[in-house]
Amino acid sequence: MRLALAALTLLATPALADPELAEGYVTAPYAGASAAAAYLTIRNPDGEDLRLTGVSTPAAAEMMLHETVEEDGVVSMRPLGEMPVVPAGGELAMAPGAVHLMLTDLDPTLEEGALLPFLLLFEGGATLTADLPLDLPPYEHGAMMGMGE
Ligand SMILES: [Cu+2]
Repeated sequence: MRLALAALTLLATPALADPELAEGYVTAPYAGASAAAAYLTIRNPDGEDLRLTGVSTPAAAEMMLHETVEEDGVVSMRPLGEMPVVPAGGELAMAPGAVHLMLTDLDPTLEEGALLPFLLLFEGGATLTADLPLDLPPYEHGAMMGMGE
């Protein structure tokens, strides 16, 4: 009897959505800057849209969702108006020049290749944890290659 009850309880529990991380990385701040950006591609294999409700990392003092916009030829960033949705059966792809996570006051002791833990929360209670590698910004890579000439 006890067993049967337990099985019924399991069946009655709605299945949690199951978002997956396809890829993700953090770009270290440019020289003289204090803000870093993180880009994640999140997949939603489920049949319903899944809204992101929160993001956090212990590696930065603050983290916000930003979008890059161009108005009258001027490119700027602004906080995202509402939390993005990962479409059913699709993905939310953050990228330079589009939606990204802005990290303020990144821990300055972190070195290239360090793994930064991220926690993402979704509507309905699903969560996703990810360790994202810290990359040098593209400009710094170029500067390093040009050194020693
Ligand atoms: Cu930004």
